[in-house]
Amino acid sequence: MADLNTETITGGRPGSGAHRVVALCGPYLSGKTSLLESILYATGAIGRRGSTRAGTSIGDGATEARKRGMGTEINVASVDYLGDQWTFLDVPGSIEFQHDAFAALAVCDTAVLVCEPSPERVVSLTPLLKYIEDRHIPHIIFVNKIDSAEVRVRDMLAALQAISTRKLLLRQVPIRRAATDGSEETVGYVDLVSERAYRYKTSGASDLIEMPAEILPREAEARREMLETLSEFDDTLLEQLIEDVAPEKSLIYRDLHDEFGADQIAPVLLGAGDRENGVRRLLKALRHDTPFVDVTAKRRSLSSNGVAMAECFKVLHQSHAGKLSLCRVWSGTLSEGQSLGGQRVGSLLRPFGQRLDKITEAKAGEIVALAKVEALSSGQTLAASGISASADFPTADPPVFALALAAKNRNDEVKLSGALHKIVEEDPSLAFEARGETHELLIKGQGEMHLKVAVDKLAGRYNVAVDTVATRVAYRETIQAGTQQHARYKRQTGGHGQFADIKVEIKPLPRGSGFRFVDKIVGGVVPRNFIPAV
Ligand SMILES: Nc1nc2c(ncn2[C@@H]2O[C@H](COP(=O)(O)OP(=O)(O)OP(=O)(O)O)[C@@H](O)[C@H]2O)c(=O)[nH]1
Ligand SMILES: [Mg+2]
Repeated sequence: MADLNTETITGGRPGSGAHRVVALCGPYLSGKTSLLESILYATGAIGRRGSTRAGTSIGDGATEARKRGMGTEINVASVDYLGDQWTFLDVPGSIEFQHDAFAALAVCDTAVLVCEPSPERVVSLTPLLKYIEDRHIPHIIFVNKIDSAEVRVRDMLAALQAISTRKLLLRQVPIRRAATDGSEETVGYVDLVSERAYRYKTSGASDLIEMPAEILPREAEARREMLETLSEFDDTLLEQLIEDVAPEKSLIYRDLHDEFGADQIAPVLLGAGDRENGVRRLLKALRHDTPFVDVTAKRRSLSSNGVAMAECFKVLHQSHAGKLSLCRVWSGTLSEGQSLGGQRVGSLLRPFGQRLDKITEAKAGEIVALAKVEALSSGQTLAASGISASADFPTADPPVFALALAAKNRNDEVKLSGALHKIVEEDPSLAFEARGETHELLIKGQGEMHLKVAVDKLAGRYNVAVDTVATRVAYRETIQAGTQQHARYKRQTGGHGQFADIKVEIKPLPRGSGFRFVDKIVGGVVPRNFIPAV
């Protein structure tokens, strides 16, 4: 966009080759992985567009995800788009896998919140949106599946505004046409900044068309609303609107950029991710408005003084590559074979779906997998000073659901324990526990699906087949009232006689304080080896 005033951009400029990171998040099945597929295709990273439904997409390549047709962990893919490097982190929408979404949001420059065009379902966005707003992550709302929308976009916008504390800014209005069955279908859109109309195609960039006359009143109304929203944070624009002066496009683009970066506004874009509609419009908005790595590092209060520093946000254990620490490089450059903070950085790998491409160095902004840095786990930074915990990295929710596990083959018990340690390191919202009182090994997580996926991973990735059963509840009884007993035992059947004088006192302790045994035997009259049996 030639009229963009690039001087306002801090920390880099579009086309400078910088690396930026976008998290694609949103409710379950809202179309994030399909959108990723279209982004990869539109940017030329893949030559054929696969689909999640057919199990041919780059994202969800893991066996557990393919089997269920849903995201089960972060999908990572990097592309080159108009001279810049972009990494997209597509996260699972199911709340049982929410920790991965939070981990990806921690390291992104911009979040794209993908939702369905249904005002009734907007409420399902609330927790994620609140999380994003609380952390001041610049975000775009992408109203997806616009091909199947039966509602007016303005109603969708009103529903979204009701749950958003940031001012929403509609950037496009849909062009609708009566379909053969009497309903309406969305066939294109008008971009409210450039005031250009486009017709969607099933694949490829939309065609520029002449502005349909019937959309002009709606376009004018939506554009005025957009400018009024922008003018809330810019007095120059406000004066121009009051004086009825048509603002320069460069001023509008600058305001969009600055107000987005400052997390004052959240743009709303429209599209259909499974057929590339609105995908290039989204990419352009990201290109111009996404903050650069140093700005994000500052927002996170991570020191970025130019020396090498990376933060691990996810661990993966691979049978061939061993432990991989997925990191974002916040500053400096990481090089293959380098020593940093007492850790040797072995291979550097760039993930693209399930593929890992070897690279020799990773620059500030990049997402890279570090191989075999055993000490580095998610939520930790690696720098010259060593490994330390990131203060604001999301902590995993405590587990709410459990299953009892047993290795199908008893010889696999040691292998099972090792595999459980690994899957918990990959996903800290899972846990396991050997429960002594019921002699069970429990796997715990955020829901039944979460645990089923974990069990699939044990069998598929670690070759440990397990049986699962519902957990048993240990029967516990507590002492209600105190009592004392006194008894005497005497026996004389030749030789030494047997004699005991026994006093037992039982009384309840304060609730939750556990069990206490007090041995009041005096003078060692009872040999010590009899005491544990009591
Ligand atoms: N009509 C229509 N369907 C879509 C669109 N995008 C995705 N879908 C369908 O929606 C379903 C879910 O798509 P995914 O891309 O797997 O959704 P997701 O958000 O990645 O799902 P999770 O990662 O499991 O939360 C699939 O059946 C897609 O074909 C769209 O733009 N229009
Ligand atoms: Mg997905």
